[in-house]
Amino acid sequence: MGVRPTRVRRPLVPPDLAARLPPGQHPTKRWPVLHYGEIAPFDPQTWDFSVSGEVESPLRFSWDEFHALPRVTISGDLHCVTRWSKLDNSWQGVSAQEIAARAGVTDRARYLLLIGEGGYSANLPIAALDDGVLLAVAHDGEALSPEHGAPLRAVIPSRYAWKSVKWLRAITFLAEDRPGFWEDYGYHDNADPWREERFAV
Ligand SMILES: Nc1nc2c(c(=O)[nH]1)N[C@H]1C(S)=C(S)[C@@H](COP(=O)(O)O)O[C@H]1N2
Ligand SMILES: [Mo]
Repeated sequence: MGVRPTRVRRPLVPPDLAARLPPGQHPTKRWPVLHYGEIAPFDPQTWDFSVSGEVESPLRFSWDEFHALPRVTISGDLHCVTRWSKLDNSWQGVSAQEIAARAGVTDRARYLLLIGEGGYSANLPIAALDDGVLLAVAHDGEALSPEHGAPLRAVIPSRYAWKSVKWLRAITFLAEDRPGFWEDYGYHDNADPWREERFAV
């Protein structure tokens, strides 16, 4: 009997990447553009960002005012529910916690709704702020491009990417949960990719 040659089984995804991929996801090198509807135009003269709902002081920022807020950099993967994951991103922007602190979120606030241009929205429990919610103006050191949400998008690495609202214009803090755009169509309210919370049961 001859020695049987060892068959080298090449994993589909390198093991170092596999550990960072939630179940059912595959990595993509290029950055897909995915959204419902049109790319929103940006006019720095008329653009504003508002914070409302369960807060002591509702806020409104012009683009210049928002631009002057303190920035942080986070790294965060983007996991789309259609199964691609874009790993190794660095994002620069304003922490949602910074905004929440400035507005003085009340004890009644238990959820928040991120609202984009044209009415696209996504909801989160207030505890998601501790996992990292960034209001991003740049990706890998470069200002966001229009198709990726310029001038401002949410980035929430702990949730499926549909919660990462592009062309973000407002945050409302809520006492009661309110479904966003896809949650209203039967997608999961919490959307944790590590638990494969894709659809509502
Ligand atoms: N305003 C807005 N934001 C959106 C969407 C959308 O339709 N409208 N789609 C979401 C979905 S499903 C995904 S996967 C990501 C994709 O972000 P990208 O186009 O930068 O890759 O944007 C999210 N943010
Ligand atoms: Mo998505």
